[in-house]
Parts: sequence; C-alpha cells; structure tokens
Amino acid sequence: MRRKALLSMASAASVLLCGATALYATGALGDSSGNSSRTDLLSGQDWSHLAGAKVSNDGIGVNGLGRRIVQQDGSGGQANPPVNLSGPRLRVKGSFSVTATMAGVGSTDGYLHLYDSAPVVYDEWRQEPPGLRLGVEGSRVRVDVWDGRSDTARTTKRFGTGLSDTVTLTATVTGTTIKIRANSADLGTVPAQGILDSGTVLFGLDGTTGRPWTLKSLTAQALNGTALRIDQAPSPTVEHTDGTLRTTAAGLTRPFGIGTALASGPLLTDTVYRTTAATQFSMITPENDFKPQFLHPQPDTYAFDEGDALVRFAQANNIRVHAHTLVWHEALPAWMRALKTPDAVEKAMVDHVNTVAGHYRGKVTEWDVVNEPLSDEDADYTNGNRGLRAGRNPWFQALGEQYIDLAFTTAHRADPDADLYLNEYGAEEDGERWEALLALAQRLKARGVPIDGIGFQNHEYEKGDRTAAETFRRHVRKLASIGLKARISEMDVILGEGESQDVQVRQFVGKLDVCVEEPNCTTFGLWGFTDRYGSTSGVGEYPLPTGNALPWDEDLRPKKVYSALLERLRG
Ligand code: 9MR
Repeated sequence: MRRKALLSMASAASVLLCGATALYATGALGDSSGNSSRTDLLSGQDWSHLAGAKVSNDGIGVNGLGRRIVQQDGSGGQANPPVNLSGPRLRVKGSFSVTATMAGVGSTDGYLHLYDSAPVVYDEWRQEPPGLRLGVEGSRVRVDVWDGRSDTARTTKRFGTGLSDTVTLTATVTGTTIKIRANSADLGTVPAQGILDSGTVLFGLDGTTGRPWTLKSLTAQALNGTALRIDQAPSPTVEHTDGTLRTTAAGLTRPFGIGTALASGPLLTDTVYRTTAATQFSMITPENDFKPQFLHPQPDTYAFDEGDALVRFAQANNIRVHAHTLVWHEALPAWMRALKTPDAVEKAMVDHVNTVAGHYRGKVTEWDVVNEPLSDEDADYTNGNRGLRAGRNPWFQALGEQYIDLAFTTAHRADPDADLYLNEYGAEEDGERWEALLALAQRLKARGVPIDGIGFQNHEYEKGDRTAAETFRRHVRKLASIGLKARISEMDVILGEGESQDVQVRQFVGKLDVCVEEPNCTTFGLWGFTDRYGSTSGVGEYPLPTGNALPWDEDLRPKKVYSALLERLRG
C-alpha cells in the first residue's frame, strides 16, 4: 500500500514540477554559473515513515502532532517536532537552495524544518541541532534559525503579509546568509550563523494539530559548482560479527538477553552506533520512542513511526524488543495529565495500553507494563500507601493500587504472548524500597495478576549508589521463589571524582555474574551503551556533554568494562 502511494505521488510530483517549468527553468537545465539542476526530494523518497505525515496523490499531508517533552514533574514542554529519520538526507557542502510548495497554509500554519543532524533527547530535554525552520504562520512567512548553542532559535524573522493558500518558499543558504523568497518575490535575508554546513540535511514537517496542510513539492539545487546528492536512510540490516557480547552470550548453557536502550535519532544517522548496537546486543529497549508523550501526543493521535523504525531494525538483525513503557507517571502528554475524573483516567489508560500493546503485538517479546510505581516520599511508606507513589501519579490518584492490576490484565489481553514486567529503580539493595517492591509483587501474584517478572534498573548515578552484587542476587532468588523472573534493565554507572574504571568493572561484572548464574535472570541490560549519547551526562548544555557511565566511550571505542564483560561471558 505504502509503496504504491509513494509511486503515484512520485508521478504527481513530476507533473507538478513540469507545471512549474517557468519558475525552475534555469536550474532544471543547469547554468553557466555552475548551478546544478533541481533535485526532487519527494519522488521515490520515503516520507511515509515521518510522524504526522500522510503520503497521497496530492502530496504529503501534514498534521502537527504537538509533541512536547515535559519535565519530570510534568511541567514545561519543550517542542519536539518530528524529523524524517527514515527518509531522504541531502548531502551538500557549500551553497544550495531548497524550495517547497506548501498548499493549504492560508488557513493554518505549516513548517519545513532543515536539520544538520538528528536531535538528541537526554533526560527531559531535546538538544536542538543547528537548523532552519521555514514556514507560513498567520499568512506571513516565518523563519527561525537555531545555531546549535541553545534550545531557542537565535534568529526569528517574519516577512510579508496576506499570503495566499499556496505558497512556494525558497531558502538559499550560503556561508553567511540565508536568502528567503516567497512565490516570485525576494523577502530578505537572515544570518546563516554557520548552520547547515555539516554536509547533511535532514528534513522535518510540522503544523498545527488538527489543521493539516499539504507539501506539494520539495526540491534542492546546488549553487556555484557545489556537489549535491540525496541519500536514502541506511538499510536496517547490519552485517553479523562474531566474538561480540551477544554472540558470546548465545554460547552460554543458559543464554539470556544482552540488552541496551536504543534511540531512533542516532540509530538512523550514526553508522558506528547502529553497527555496534546490532552486533553487540540481542535485546533492545526503546529509550524514549515508546513513551506516551512520543507516540500518543494527542487524545486521538498515535504516531508509531520512530518506534516502528526501532522494531524494523530489531527484526532485521534478529534482536528482541523489550518494550518500554506503558504506564508511568512521567513522560506523559499534557492531555493525559489534564484528565479530570477517575473514569476518564481509567479509560485513557486502558485505551492507551490496548492500542499500543496491540500495535506491537507479535513484534515485541516483553513489556515494561508499569514503570517506577514506588514512592520517593518517606510518608508513602507509612501512610497506608504501602510505598506506592501517589504524588504526580495520575494513575494511582484515580485508581489506587488497582491501576497496576488493570494495566497488567489489559496488556495481557492485548498481547497474550509477551512477558510482562514491572520495572523499578533503587531496589537492588536491602531497605524499604526493596521490601515494598517484594510485598507488591507478592500481592500481585496472590491476586492472579499476569506479571512475569521484575526489572531492576541498576542506575548508579553517584559514588554512594554502588550496590552489592550478592544482595542483588538474594533479591533475584527471592523472586524466583515466588515464580517471577528478574532482569537487569537499565544499568549505567557514573564515575565520580577520583574513581577509576575499575569501579565500573566491579559493578557491571558483579551484576553480570548474577545474571549468568541465576536461572530466572532473563536479561543483562544497559541504559545506552556509549558515552556519546548516554542519557545521564547532563542536560541543557551546548555542545552536548558526554558521559562516562557506559562501556563504549564518546568515540564509540570499547572501554575496560567492555573487555571485562566479554571476558566474563567467555569464562
Ligand atoms: O533516558 C531517558 C531520557 O532520555 C528521558 O528524557 C527520560 C524521561 O522520559 O527517561 C530516561 O529514561 C528513564 C527510563 O525511561 C526509566 N528509568 C530511568 C531512565 C533514566 O532516567
């Protein structure tokens, strides 16, 4: 279906281009100043996997998703517009122009976004890459320039007035300026601030939720002898390599998953990241792409595109997907937090779980059904909440502990073959969190809730977070005694001042030992694998800070802890 739609759109686009011969005459033939012919960025290119976009004979329909990334407490909301990571990328070094014909923008707002790399999402933050957004807003042309040093645009300019319903915009990017043209008129310039000189341009489309517009054509032209070509997104299939973590673990008497969190941005734009992920890991956990604020941004709008890209990659490389996460008090779209009555909250949760677990049925092997249900407030361990988080948790507030039962039974009905987990942090050591978690697991089992296991996140963010492998082993065994599996779900170990990599080696290998030796341990999983994109190295900083918590460094070279893990699996 999709392929067919694309092909017919391709012919529609060429008709459109023929219709615009006068406008493009010089470029179409090439010219004496060394300008190339115009290259079509729609025909034969993949726009069908861009979130919010719909490919048809008319062009590309764009419905703004209103995606935002909220703070942990649910406040704020940084814009997170979609990027066509699975689509064309322009390779160009030097001056070039991009021309877009946008229809339907007389009555709504529409934007074309050019990025010089994929945005990186860290903790509750999207690092905005250098880029240019070009669009029509309130019948005027609006241009924004991000320079890669701030979340907010360095330059915002509005031009013209009373634009008609169909507008052809051109941005001509040279070293120092970007010249803006609408229909046949020059509007002015904005400073280029060194953006779009990485050699790659990725595209995104955005608009207002519920008021779609249509991209009719999109072309690029190299100027002054510059070389320009279009590349497709990389193939998801990566060549198999022996002697890696995953192949070595596969040879164990009782194989288990070697897991990592994975992010669609780097996966589709960073070859070494992609190759390392495919060759070293047998299980992936979507770091963010399956969270409600990413795939369910509006009550009636789901956008599975980035999540589906992770699944395609996993399928192509024989990797299992541990899906994360259905019911959590964080990473919620604003509308989910604004629900007023317990009935509305319950309905939203059930619909969400049904739709998302239903969509991925047969494509994922496991789910984190409920994430982090335990409280950080001492009071919740004594006030009758049995250690369950109440504050900022709309699910608990509406339904009490029963929300957990309901989430699991609904997920089980939606995907009966998936193993269902409850995932928690800070329960590796003895103490009230572990006791509350065990008691909860026992109550769920006693009530016949279809729970298969517990994920222990194993985040170690500070020197004081180091945990004892033997204590953790007791917890894993205790779960076995009540018929539950256990997994190490999100391990990372941030080194503090003066700590050597040996600290990491001890922590990681200690937990790996437990997983190798305890029959109910199903996965040894990391929260990312490289310091280049690790989620725990800092937020809000430009340039992107790198971390030290993971087995591969920021250049994707394996560190001491990698060799130690491999050694342990061989041993
Ligand atoms: O790594 C994730 C980060 O990019 C997100 O902004 C954040 C909020 O959605 O979640 C991070 O991942 C968390 C995971 O979903 C649950 N356990 C703790 C992880 C690290 O904070």
